[in-house]
Amino acid sequence: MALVEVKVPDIGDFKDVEIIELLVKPGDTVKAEQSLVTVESDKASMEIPSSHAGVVKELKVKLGDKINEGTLLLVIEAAGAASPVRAEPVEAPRAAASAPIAASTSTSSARTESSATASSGAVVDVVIPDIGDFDEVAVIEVFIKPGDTIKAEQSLITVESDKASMEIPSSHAGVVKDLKVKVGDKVKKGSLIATVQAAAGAAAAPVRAEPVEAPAQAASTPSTSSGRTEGGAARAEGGAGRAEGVTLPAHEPSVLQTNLPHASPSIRKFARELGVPLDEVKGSGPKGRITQDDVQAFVKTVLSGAQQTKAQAAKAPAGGAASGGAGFPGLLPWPQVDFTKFGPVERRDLSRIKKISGANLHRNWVMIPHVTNHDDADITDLEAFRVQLNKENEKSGVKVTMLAFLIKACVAALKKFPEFNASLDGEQLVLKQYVHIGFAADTPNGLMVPVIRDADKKGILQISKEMSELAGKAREGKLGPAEMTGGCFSISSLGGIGGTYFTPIINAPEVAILGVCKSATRPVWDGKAFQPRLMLPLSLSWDHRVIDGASAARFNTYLAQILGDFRRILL
Ligand code: CAO
Repeated sequence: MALVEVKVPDIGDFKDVEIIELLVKPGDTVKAEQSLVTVESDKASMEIPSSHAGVVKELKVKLGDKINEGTLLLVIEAAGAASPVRAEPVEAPRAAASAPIAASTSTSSARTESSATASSGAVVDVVIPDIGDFDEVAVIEVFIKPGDTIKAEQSLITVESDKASMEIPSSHAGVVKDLKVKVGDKVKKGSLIATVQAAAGAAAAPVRAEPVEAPAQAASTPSTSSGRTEGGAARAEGGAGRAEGVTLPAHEPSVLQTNLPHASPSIRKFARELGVPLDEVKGSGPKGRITQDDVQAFVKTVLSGAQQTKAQAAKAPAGGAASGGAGFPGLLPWPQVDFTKFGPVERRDLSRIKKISGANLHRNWVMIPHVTNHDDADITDLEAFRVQLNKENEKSGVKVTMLAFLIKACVAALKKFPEFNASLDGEQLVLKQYVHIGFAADTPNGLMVPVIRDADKKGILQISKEMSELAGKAREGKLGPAEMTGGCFSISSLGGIGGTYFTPIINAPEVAILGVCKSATRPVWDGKAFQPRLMLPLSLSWDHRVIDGASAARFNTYLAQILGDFRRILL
């Protein structure tokens, strides 16, 4: 087993290009021509393939390194019989021109051919130039449409083989008359892309006059190029740049161009296989580059229902789109109604908070099997105590509302019934040793849930103070992320507003939520007579995957007992 150094081959004019992706690690078995790293200049990216098959022994570069032709990338323990390369030093042959280089080179020739017949105002055919060994490649993107004004060298379409993608630039400036290709078409040298009415007075680009001869080897595709096999080649993706003796397609900073998702050919292929719309994926790589992880994460969020693709949203109900849930197969489409037929309407965008909370609520409502138990707590004595407390504390500026007592009562119930202070993680239950309680706050922009941390370690007065500070911040839109995360259980109190009972939606990944409505004095039978008692309506929603109905009834009963006689909290 020989150790072989794999170096960067001739990458044309690419100098000091940055490594933005490491595609292998020590211990990996790589095939000859397998991509090892991706590099990126300000205009193009390319993957550098291995000149040898074998096992990666040592990586000599890291993310962010700047490399040039000849830079040592890694050491490989070459596999099996020596390939023709092994006997030779890993040199970067001049032949290692990438596909786009070949394409652009040939494009220049094509331009020359076309421009010879083009005059101002004439309709010219813009065809696929010589793209080397790329035969019957698929059109994966079309950047133009009839009526578009295009510049010479502006990218018209992207074609892709299994190993590389390349943009095909226009040989002429002018107005697109007829578009002759669409996504999915197979094209080859000579295929008609579009007819273009040449721009009046448009001088031929200098490059037209001088067809740039590509070195014979440059027309080779990565997979067939002997140069590629021997020395490894760079394959550029979607970009402009220059390589020796050839001009790459100019990357027009047109709107279309800048809107293109930033991803390597292999990632584009991966996304296409999964049906992922790359332009909807947020790239987490350098300069927003879309990585394989990004595509996978996108698929996961769409499958989980937390997000919709634009295509799904277009088909889904308006509310569903806003809340980001996935459409349900088999259901009727959401009714599309022109409300103006029935009377005047005003359209208003949902607030940012409504969009975010709506998407979360929708997911939670769809994914959690909710059950809600209703009960009443007799808070006659507690309310008397609360009123007295507020009188005593009038000067302190801290007002105690029923919600502070409810938080404290819930803490006690969570300690007694730990499965309510839990989260479901696959087939495991995560039981929390801390008690952070969230409370729903109504704000002008929508619902927010600030969290009181370590509520088990705090008294009623401190909880009241923190609650009023957090509610104030929520209304002013000043809550930080740390003040809204980490909750174990939530309380949604509509007590200050009204109502009797409701069915709150669990705030995932929590497993239960308490809804509270307005207390009212009601006649309660004490065994001998009806007594006027102040009753507080409680609505406990719980996740039936984690909690059983009996536990929920016990939880509510215990809560009502504590609220009925707060001294029980000490037991
Ligand atoms: N029964 C009767 N009266 C109640 C009560 C109850 N259960 N809870 C509160 N009150 C009273 C308070 O004592 C206060 O009375 P005074 O003005 O006479 O002192 C009044 O109602 C207003 O209370 P409050 O709402 O200011 O205070 P709070 O601590 O009860 O609630 C907060 C604070 C932030 C939770 C609340 O303002 C809020 O935003 N509630 C809405 C929550 C919500 O939207 N939930 C729905 C979520 S699902 O969409």
